[in-house]
Amino acid sequence: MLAYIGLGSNLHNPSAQIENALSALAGSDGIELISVSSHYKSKPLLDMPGPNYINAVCKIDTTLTAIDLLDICQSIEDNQKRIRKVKWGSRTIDLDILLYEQQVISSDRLSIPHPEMIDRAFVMVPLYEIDKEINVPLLGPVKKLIDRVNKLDVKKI
Ligand code: A4P
Ligand code: MG
Repeated sequence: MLAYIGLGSNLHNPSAQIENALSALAGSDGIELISVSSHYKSKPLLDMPGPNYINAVCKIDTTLTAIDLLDICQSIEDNQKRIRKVKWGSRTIDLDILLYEQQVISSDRLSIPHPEMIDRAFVMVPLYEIDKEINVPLLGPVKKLIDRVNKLDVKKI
C-alpha cells in the first residue's frame, strides 16, 4: 500500500527530529521509504506561541494496515519523547498519516485523508514536491488543491 506521512517538529533541533523519525520509519518492519521531501520552515499555525516549525512529507510502501501504521507512528513519537499537553502545542515530533492508498477512514483513532491537510501549506507544498499526480480522496487532485494554500507561508531550507 502506498501512504504519505507528514512530519513536523518545533523543539530540540527540529531537522534532526525529522531525520530521526524518517530513519525509524525506514527501519520498521513492513515499511519501505520511497521518497522524502525537502525540509520546510514555517510559523506555528494561528500564530500560536513557540518556535518555528520544520515540516516534511514522505512517501512509503507498506504492508501494514492503516491502524498498524498509526501504532508505529505513535511509538516513534513516544521514543522521541513527545509529551502531549496542549492541542496544537509545541512538539518534538508529530507524525500524521495524510493518505493511505485511496482509502477514506473515519474512526475514533484515525481520520484519513488527514482532515486539515488541504489547508496547510506545510503539508501541501512538500506533498506536491514529491508527487504531483496524486489524488486526495473526496477532495480532488493535489495539482488543483495546491492552489488553495499560500506557498509563501513556507520556506524551503
Ligand atoms: N489521529 C486521527 N487521524 C490521524 C492521522 N491521519 N494521523 C489521531 C495521525 N493521527 C491521527 O494526535 C491526536 C490523535 O489524532 C491521535 O491520538 C490519533 O489517534 P496527536 O498528534 O497526539 O495530537 P495533536 O497534536 O493535538 O493533534 P494533531 O492533529 O497531530 O495536531 P495538528 O493538527 O497536526 O497540529 N504549525 C506548523 N507550522 N507546522 C506544524 O507541523 N503542527 C501542529 C499540530 C500545529 N501547528 C503547526 C504544526
Ligand atoms: Mg499528530
